[in-house]
This record gives sequence, C-alpha cells and structure tokens, in this order.
Amino acid sequence: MDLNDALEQVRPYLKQERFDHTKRVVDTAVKLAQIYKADQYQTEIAAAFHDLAKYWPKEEMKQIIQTVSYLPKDLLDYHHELWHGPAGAYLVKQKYGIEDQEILDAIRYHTTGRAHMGKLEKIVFLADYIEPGRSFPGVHEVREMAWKDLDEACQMSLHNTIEFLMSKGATIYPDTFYAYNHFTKILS
Ligand code: DGI
Ligand code: FE
Ligand code: FE
Ligand code: FE
Repeated sequence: MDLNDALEQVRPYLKQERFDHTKRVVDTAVKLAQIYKADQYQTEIAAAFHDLAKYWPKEEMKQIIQTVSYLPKDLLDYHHELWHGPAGAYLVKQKYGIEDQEILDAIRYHTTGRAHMGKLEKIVFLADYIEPGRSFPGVHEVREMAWKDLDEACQMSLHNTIEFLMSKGATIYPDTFYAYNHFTKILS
C-alpha cells in the first residue's frame, strides 16, 4: 500500500471537498515530517486515511464503538463528530490490514488529541488543523509556529479549539483537555 493506493481507497468514501482536504493534509503532514524527522511513509498513510470514516453511517460507527473492546464507550456520550477518528482507525485495520500502531493512533486521535501523543499523532493532528484550506480564527499564528515548535503549535491549536467549542456552549471531550494540559505543562 503506497500513498496513491491509500488515496484511491479513501476517495469513494469522501465528498470531493473532503478528498481535497485529505490531500492537503497529506502534503502538510509530509512537510512537518521532514522538519521533525518522522517517517514519510507512516505520515502519508496516516494522513491519507485520517478522515476515512468522516461520512460513515452514524449507526455503524456507534456499533463499532460499542463492540470494539479497546474503544472507550464514553465517546458515545459526546458529539458524533468525535467518532470518525476511532471508527476510522478500526476500519483501516480491518479493511486494509494496517497493523502499525503509530499509524492507527494518529488516525484514532486526530480530532481530540490526547496527552502524551507520539510524533506521528502530533503531525497528523496539526496538519489537519493548519492545512492551507483552513480558515479558523488564529490559524495563521499556529501555521507559523508549526515550522518552529511542534508542541507549541499543538498547544495553540488545542487552545483555539477549546475556546471555540466553549464559545458555542459545546461539550469538550476529556482527551482534548488532557492534550491541552499536557502541552501546557511541558511548555511552561
Ligand atoms: O474531520 P475534520 O473536519 O477534518 O477535522 P476534525 O477531525 O479535527 O474535526 C474537528 C471538529 O470536531 C471541529 O468542528 C470541532 C469538533 N469537536 C467536537 N467536539 C470536540 C471537537 N474537537 C475536539 N478537539 N474536541 C472535542 O471535544
Ligand atoms: Fe477528521
Ligand atoms: Fe483536527
Ligand atoms: Fe481532517
């Protein structure tokens, strides 16, 4: 499975705009991988598949989370937007036989983040946030930081996301807070 194989596998599951986003995440993640010396192949595969389950039927994702023993059941108490990472990681393993835990974790945690993320997880998490198609408030500053300090850029993106969710009165999944606290502690 190379990058083009992976992109061709995900393409039918995504709308055109989401597929274009995926390709920009791949490009952005590969640039980050070069700077921070992560493996290019793992980066390409994780980024290509990160949103595989973005449009998966909600009921099927719910069933995956309910039945797969290692997936936390409390995800079901939060917004369904948080299900596509964990469900996607499971599907990538089942459908394509990808067993590389670093790739699977980068897909699984790409939306929420978590404390103690590995390098590949951080790269996919950040690339998803800063890819050139994104226009979140504050994304410009995060993009500039991304080339200087991976942890600080992740901390900034988590800060912005938490602020955004709170401003909407939305709930925030605990892993997002754990990720934010982790980066904030190691940077202080
Ligand atoms: O799938 P993408 O749109 O490319 O991006 P994503 O997987 O990072 O999804 C981000 C969306 O998830 C964003 O609109 C905010 C929403 N969201 C809802 N609850 C939470 C959350 N994001 C985080 N990090 N934590 C939450 O608890
Ligand atoms: Fe996503
Ligand atoms: Fe994200
Ligand atoms: Fe994405």
